[in-house]
Amino acid sequence: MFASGLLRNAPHAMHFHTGGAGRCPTMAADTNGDGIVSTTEGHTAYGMIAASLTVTGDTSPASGLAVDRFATTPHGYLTYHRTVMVDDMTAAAIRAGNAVLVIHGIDPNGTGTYDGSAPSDLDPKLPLEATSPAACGVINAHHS
Ligand SMILES: [Cu+2]
Repeated sequence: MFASGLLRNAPHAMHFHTGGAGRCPTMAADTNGDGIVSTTEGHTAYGMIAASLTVTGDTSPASGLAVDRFATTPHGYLTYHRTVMVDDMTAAAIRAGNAVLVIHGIDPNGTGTYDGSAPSDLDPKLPLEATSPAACGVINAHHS
């Protein structure tokens, strides 16, 4: 997986999400009107965390916010290669086109770090910027 335009030197949580509508949210999902589609606001579109694409260790949903084990990038772009074992339900969702890759971590105020007064909808100890979706793509299991 390759992604670009990411905030530099900050961890980007990445997950397979399943059990939603198998699509990426539009700005219409921004129900609180703060200009950011938060992770929770995207759940209807992409569902819940099914696997955590960490760089080391556990890849289960339990590692969803293991920010010390997600990729960072000094350049703003990253390539992710890892063989990840998923459970049968997740594998079935991938085959059915219901799995969505979400990369989290945004910097809409342009400060170069995750900050701002708004707390994350997932963990109030983190800023909203740290966990909000930055990029999203429906997984095409038939692509080679
Ligand atoms: Cu996620």
